[in-house]
Amino acid sequence: MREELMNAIAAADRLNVRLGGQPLSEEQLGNLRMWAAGIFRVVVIGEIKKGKSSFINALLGARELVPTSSEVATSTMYKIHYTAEKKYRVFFRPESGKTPLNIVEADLPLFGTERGNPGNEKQVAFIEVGVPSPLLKAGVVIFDTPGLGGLLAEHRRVTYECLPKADAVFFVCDAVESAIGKLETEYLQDVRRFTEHIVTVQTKSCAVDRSAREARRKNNLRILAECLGKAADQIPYFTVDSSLRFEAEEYRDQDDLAASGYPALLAFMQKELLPRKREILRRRIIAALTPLMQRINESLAARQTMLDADSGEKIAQLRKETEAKQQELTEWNTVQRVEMMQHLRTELSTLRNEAVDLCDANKPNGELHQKCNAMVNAAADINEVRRIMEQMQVSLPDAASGCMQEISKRLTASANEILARMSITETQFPPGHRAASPTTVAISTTPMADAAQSMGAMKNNFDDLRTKVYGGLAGMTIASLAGGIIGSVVPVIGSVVGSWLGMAVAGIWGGVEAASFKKTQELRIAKQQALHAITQQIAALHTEMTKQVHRVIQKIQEQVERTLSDFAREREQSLKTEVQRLSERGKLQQKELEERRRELGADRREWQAICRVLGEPAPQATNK
Ligand SMILES: Nc1nc2c(ncn2[C@@H]2O[C@H](COP(=O)(O)OP(=O)(O)OP(=O)(O)O)[C@@H](O)[C@H]2O)c(=O)[nH]1
Ligand SMILES: [Mg+2]
Repeated sequence: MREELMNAIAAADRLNVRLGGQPLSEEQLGNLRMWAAGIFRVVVIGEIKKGKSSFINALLGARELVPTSSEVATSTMYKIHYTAEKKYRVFFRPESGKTPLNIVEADLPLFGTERGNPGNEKQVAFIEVGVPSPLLKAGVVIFDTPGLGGLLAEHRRVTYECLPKADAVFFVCDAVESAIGKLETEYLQDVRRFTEHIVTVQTKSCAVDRSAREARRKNNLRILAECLGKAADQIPYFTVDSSLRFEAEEYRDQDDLAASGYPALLAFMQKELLPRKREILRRRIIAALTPLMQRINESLAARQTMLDADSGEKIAQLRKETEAKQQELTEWNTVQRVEMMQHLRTELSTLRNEAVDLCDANKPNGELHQKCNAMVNAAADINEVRRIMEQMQVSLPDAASGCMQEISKRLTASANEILARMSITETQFPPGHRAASPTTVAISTTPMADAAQSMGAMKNNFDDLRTKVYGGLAGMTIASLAGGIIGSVVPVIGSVVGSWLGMAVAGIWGGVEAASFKKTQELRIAKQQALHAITQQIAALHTEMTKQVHRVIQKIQEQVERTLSDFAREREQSLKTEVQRLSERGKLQQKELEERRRELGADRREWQAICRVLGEPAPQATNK
């Protein structure tokens, strides 16, 4: 099977080149070979010191297989795979000119930790670790990466280089420090560009009590659900303790082993993740080959049409049609596309205003601010002010997060609808149609319906516009909106407001305690300071929210522009090739014609065989 897949990939590459396409790059081929060989790559990522390396050791049941430490430990990438005996091999960066080096476990810190190899002065590219772990035997390879978010930009780079290889990602967070933050949700958005299989692992369970562990889990799941756009119960989330896992083994304590969370995680891997390995890898192959497959399909179809034209008039007719398509494309490009963009800008600006209006509930002197002020002013004594402020430390970021989530939901729904309308033809989307969704209130439908109508007129010539444009845009919208707003803004607001307010609260009590005023004066001063702190926080919060709204709208606009112009460029190129082929066709003699038909038949049969192996349907020839 593996060999068959590899041969099919190589054959598709050759066929594409024969038909005038670009060969696959070495990197693409490398990835395709891995997937075809059934190697399933699991990348472990997370903030510094969350327990990533300890997690891998515990999962594989091998103490200190990869180095762990209370200081920043991992400084390079570790690639852990199955071997009959434990071994380590260091690979160096190509520019170092050094050859790979076998090392013993004791020397590992010299090459793969920040302490032993500061700033990667030894130019290590990665360290290969072989271990006789049954989990890895079926072709699973685990990558341990340096912690993200450390002071070292180099560490982040190493981890990011690893992401495109990820068939699944284990995202490690912990029970003791802060909940999942802005940086983490941001890179989870990046991870999603490569894989949707993200498993979250919350480590250090036993370092906190059960209720704190559960509270953290719930809170994290809420953040993840927003960030990944999934229901919380659809997110694989495991709480583990790596130290307990080894202790349980040492004392043969089954209860502790179960409490360490590892049996449940291993069961998930064995029963759910790994059985899907083959299908996940097949999908990755197909996704990587899609542009090539589309190109081959189009090229074979164009050749067929050309060879089917059996008279001078038919060729002239085809040529005329192709030139007309070129003409329409030019027109679409210069007139309709420009109009579409203008409409889009207008609609997006309406959306932006709507979103900014929603933010305004949280602006200085807005609803939220007044409510907060009223609460402080009504406080009967200084302890009540303190209690209110402490409460606000939690409720202000929550209110901001709630508002941003609402904005994000509305933006996502409205923007998706606008974009869908841009690419839906007249028959599917009659002018004046208005979806019943409440999120569309602010969108005027007429301009977009006009654009849709002009698109409808071009339906025959731009059959694939809808799929291409909408496919591209829909993906972008979800990624940039959910990612841009929920992913980064909510945690930013949470942390900005949370910490500022914390400081302000400390300031108030410090100040009050230092001054020896009478009770009423104390209360007045405390209230003043509290009101001042609240104003500052609300202003900071509001600025941040509106900034993000503008950023996201801008992003949508840029992406739509780019997608439309990419589409126009691609289409222009293929029409040019078609015209060229048709000119050649007019000059072909009967014998050459037969020969070309024979070649096409052979290419088509080969293509069908390749598609069968890849598990994808190949288009049928129109036997004329
Ligand atoms: N009690 C307990 N301690 C843990 C657990 N996981 C990690 N630790 C401790 O946390 C510290 C960091 O662990 P590492 O595994 O080195 O963390 P890391 O995420 O790989 O760190 P970097 O690679 O430096 O980013 C070490 O002192 C570990 O012993 C756990 O589940 N329970
Ligand atoms: Mg580590």
